[in-house]
Amino acid sequence: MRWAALMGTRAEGWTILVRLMVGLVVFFPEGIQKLVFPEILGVGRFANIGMPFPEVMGPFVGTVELVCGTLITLGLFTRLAAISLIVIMVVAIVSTKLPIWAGSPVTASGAWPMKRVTIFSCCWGRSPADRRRRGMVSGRDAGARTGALHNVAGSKAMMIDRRRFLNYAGLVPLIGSVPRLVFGADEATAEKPDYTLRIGTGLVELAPDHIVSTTLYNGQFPGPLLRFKEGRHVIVDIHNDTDTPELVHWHGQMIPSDVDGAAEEGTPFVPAHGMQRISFVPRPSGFRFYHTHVVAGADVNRGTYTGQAGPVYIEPKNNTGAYDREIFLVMKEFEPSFSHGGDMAIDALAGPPVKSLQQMGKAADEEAQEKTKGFEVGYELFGINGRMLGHGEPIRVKPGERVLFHVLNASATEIRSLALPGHVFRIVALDGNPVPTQAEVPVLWLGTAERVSALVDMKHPGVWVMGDLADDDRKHGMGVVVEYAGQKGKPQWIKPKPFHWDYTQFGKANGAPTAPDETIEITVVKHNGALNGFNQWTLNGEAFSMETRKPVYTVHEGRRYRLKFRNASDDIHPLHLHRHSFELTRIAGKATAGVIKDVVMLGGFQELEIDFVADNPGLTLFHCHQQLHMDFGFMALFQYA
Ligand SMILES: [Cu+2]
Repeated sequence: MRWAALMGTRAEGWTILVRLMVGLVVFFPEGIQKLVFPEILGVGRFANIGMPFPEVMGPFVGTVELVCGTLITLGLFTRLAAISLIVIMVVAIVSTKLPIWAGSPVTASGAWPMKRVTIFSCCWGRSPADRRRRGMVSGRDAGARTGALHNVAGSKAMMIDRRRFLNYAGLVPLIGSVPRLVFGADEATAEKPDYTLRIGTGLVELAPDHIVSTTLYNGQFPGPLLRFKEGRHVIVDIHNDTDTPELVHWHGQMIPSDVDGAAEEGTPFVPAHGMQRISFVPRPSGFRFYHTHVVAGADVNRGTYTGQAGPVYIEPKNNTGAYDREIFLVMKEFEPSFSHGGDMAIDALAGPPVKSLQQMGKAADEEAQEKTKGFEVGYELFGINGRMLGHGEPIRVKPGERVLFHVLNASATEIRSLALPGHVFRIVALDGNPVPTQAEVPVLWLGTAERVSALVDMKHPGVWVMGDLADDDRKHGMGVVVEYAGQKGKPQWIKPKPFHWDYTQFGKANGAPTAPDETIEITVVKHNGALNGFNQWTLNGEAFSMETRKPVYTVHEGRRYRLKFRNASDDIHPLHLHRHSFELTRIAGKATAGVIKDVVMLGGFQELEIDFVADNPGLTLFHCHQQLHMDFGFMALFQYA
């Protein structure tokens, strides 16, 4: 070999670029890191992975990388420098990466998984399996325990960096510890999550000939029942295997805005094909749930139209309750589509309409440019716990048994009802909160996202259909069979007498609510077809805008606020306040106290009042839980002063 060839190689164009990438971008910083951060990247790391003589090898390898990286960058002795670096890489692969590929646990270094991902993506491209794996290993990166939220690829900047980095992976094979500097990955050992949720497309077998594809949690509908203990800190890893960012909202819990799961409050999205680790202290106890909180707009494959919903039960510190069995029922429709021409008015709620609100509604209809009402959503298939009536396992009971039903309406848009012929429901909790008066009712009415916990004494043997009052919906699956031991035959349905749902019957007997510090009045108006054929909703004349984050109301910590809603439309609105519970204080003209909820149905052309104490600082979202309403204006924010 001639001396000239050792001194330098002729370089032009791409060669110089490759030198810069290999020398300046990869090995020069790699060497510097080992020398500057010996505990985590040099000696300490070598010791962790079992390298012999780490105290010598650390600085030695660092120096070689630094010197050879510099030489390659300058184009001096490039072949000699390359040989040294190739030796280092081969040793690194044999000593650390092969065991990882073979499946042994990752050794105390957050960067290894990242590198593994890089190599996978550069060798095999972005196969679905690769995506899954990438999500999984990012989870290990998210090891730290500090703070409430670890969003591995969460902030936009971080996500872009990571994407860009992966794109460059093909140019720079076997890249070194660059991600560590770029992403500041934490070195803490990964703590095991209490629960892992995977968002992805899956199938729901509603019946053998009705298998639908939708987005699910952990491939099932409903999502897994998550049991938390009140006040005991939990960690949940959320992996998003879909192509679009997602949000998981912890409905009914008083937790910080950055983990609550609402973009309007500032919760970061779970990036597409990324993961997010969150931790919070669950409260209050009772029946809650989790669901997606993304805007669906005109897309019936997004938001709560999908199968992204699952029950949460937060065990109270001191347990209660005399019952033999606890059964969770999640009511949900599938195969949504838009249709013209308004919704059927549902005669669900007690109380008369208010004349002035009817007039206001009429005036809005006359003002509307579109004379027909906007799109509504209809569904093909219905089910309880993801099974159409008659296709799941029946609920098998024994005479004399006392069953506690926890019923959740996980619909995107519908008000649901439920009756069990020959039986009554004794309401013990609404939205997971014990009620002052445990009234007995023949029918349950649940607005979107509402929960009812009710005891049923099994004392009417037979085979029954527990189902929705709407014949059509029940025939398309909205029900479940209740079968007494030893009873046979076709499940029987008996239509109950008309029954109006009145929240006040569960309130304190002679309850007068505490006086509020301030009252905020909000009037709801529907503007027919105002947004490309969709109805627009305004609160005191203003539709919510994500750009301006308005309307917004300012509250002061510790003060009690009364929200007075006036509904100038014929629709029922399941009103929901995030991160706080509220007390019902007046429903359709009737005063009440003691019923604590997080969703309440506002009847067509009716008024209601709810009180909440501003006791959980942070941006707080309020909205109608009807997906079509919330997406088209029916939202507001509360900010703490
Ligand atoms: Cu609504």
